[in-house]
Amino acid sequence: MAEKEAKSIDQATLEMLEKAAQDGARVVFERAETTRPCPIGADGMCCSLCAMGPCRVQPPKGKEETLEERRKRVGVCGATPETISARNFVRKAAAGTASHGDHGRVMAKFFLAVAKGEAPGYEIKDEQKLLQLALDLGVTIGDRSNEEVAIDIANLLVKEFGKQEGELLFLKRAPLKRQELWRKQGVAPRGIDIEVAESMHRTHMGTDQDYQDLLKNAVKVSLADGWGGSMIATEVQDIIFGTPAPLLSQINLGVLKDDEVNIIIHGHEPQLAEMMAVAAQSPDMIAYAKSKGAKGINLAGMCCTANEMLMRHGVPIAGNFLQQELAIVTGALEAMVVDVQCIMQGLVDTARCYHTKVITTDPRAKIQGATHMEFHEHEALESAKAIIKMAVDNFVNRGKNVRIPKQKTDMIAGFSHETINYLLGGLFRASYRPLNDNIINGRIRGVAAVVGCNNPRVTHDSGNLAMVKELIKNDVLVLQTGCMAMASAKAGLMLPEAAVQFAGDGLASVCEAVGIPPVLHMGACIDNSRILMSATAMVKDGGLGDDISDLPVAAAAPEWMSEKAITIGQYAVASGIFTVFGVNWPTIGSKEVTDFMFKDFEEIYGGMWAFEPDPVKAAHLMIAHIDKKRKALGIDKARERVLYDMAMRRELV
Ligand code: NFS
Repeated sequence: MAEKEAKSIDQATLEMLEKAAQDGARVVFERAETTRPCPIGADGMCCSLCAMGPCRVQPPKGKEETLEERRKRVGVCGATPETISARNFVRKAAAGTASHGDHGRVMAKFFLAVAKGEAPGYEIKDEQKLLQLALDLGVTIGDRSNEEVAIDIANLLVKEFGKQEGELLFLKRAPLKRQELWRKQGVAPRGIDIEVAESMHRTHMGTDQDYQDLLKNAVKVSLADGWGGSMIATEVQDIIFGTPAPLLSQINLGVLKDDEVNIIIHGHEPQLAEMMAVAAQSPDMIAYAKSKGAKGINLAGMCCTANEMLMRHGVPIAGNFLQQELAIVTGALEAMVVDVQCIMQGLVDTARCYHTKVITTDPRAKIQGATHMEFHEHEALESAKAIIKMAVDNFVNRGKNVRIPKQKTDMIAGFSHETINYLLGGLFRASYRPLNDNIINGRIRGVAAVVGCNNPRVTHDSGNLAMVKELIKNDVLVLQTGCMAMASAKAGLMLPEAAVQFAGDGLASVCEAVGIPPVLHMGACIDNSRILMSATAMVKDGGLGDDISDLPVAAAAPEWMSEKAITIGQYAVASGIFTVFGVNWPTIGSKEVTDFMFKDFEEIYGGMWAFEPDPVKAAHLMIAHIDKKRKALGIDKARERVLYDMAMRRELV
């Protein structure tokens, strides 16, 4: 049992692990035990970029390495540990930008198709956001129709990917000082694709071999994600599908139903999922499900597609990254419908033990052994209905070996950057002023973004929970996205009452006054761009310095695993935010590279990296950074006074 508990702190997950073992189904937790990580690769010291290797560079023998010893610790081409480490890091950052960028590109083209009326069933839902974006990008509005304006915007956004010169349009949204810094450092990205391509070239054998220059490229290619690909995806999705606003939903495997057709949508790009939501509610599909003996059709989400569906429609979430195979283990899942990213190939193997159909839908992501039913946006409703029909047909194959865990937790989600604006300032004077004021007066100590994945190398969900609880206890407002948001939601932290139960007095008093939870769900991982916008809004509202690096804010990914997480962390750092990662650190094999990113980056970018596997210690690194910024802003005394007042108040009771 002790060993089981170490795998997860989530009861539903533990219960399904037990069932998987009984059923002989293999899942990620077990594979992580049998496949140990390569220690040299984990430290970033394996270079597999050419066929003279792979070269595995051993760590130094002792603390005082002689020049002779050091000269031997190189690859066949002579590449030093610094070069190998930095090159590997740049490639990870480029892969993250490529993934989010490809998502953003698909969305930009989809936006163009919607605006031209070539994607029936979709429309422009958020006119206000469309017009705001037109103003931001200098697109004429006049008396033109929304569609005409949208076509111009979409064309501009599509061009951002292939642009060869100049700089990304959204960089202009950042505080002026930050923009100047990026230009001075030569890290302002030109286009999204060119930065990815150049990163691949620079890291090819025998090209860029100066670790500082390579890391500069890591910064540049990551900025092309945060202020490029990801931001484009978020903006466009909000315009087409609606900007999220707070709503109530539920999370965990208990959202599956024993008398309905269960379908999970898993992946990242929401256009199919949006149409699945419409199709699942259509009378003909419901009637069809009833004809097969089911009471209805139950749609749930997994990973970031889940976040997208949750934020806009309140579709419940079945679980986060490490729970994907466990949804199949319930024996109650008719179809696992996937699009792109974070989809484990193991799903197909797990499904062998049950009746679940794994259905791939995207031409870029096929899996051997899965059923491929390509989704076409020009006949979206038909595509979605065909998939749902296949799931309904599979209902009759559901066996008797069904166990759905009871766990499901209520949650409030839907905190877009715009919503926070309205909630804090009211509809007619939307602003971040109240947030800034409460930071200045010390009720809120600072703001932390806790984001990223699950990783079976650490106890599932535990790093997130320990960190988030420590932060809110210390009056730090927490913003979340991705699979970490789900971990908090499962534990009930995304309910307003969590403020009284878990937050410090100062933060709790603000949450109670506004009616928000102490932990705000801001969406999928691409929506970390919302966090950049929120940070910028805080700067622009005044009183907290004139750059993001002046703000009392910090970020973390306590259970990260994906290359996308590296990219997100790197653009946060390059935007001026102190960022702590847990699990492991991919450049740890080179002290020079690691020191440069952990220390020198602060001098250059105002933000820097840190690595701390203990989530509570990591939370305190973040709090210390927040306090350092409060002191620099001269608002540290205000907080002392507030604390004194509260202590006095307690004495009176
Ligand atoms: Ni983010 Fe979303 Fe989850 Fe990690 Fe994967 S789903 S894009 S990469 S695992 S948080």
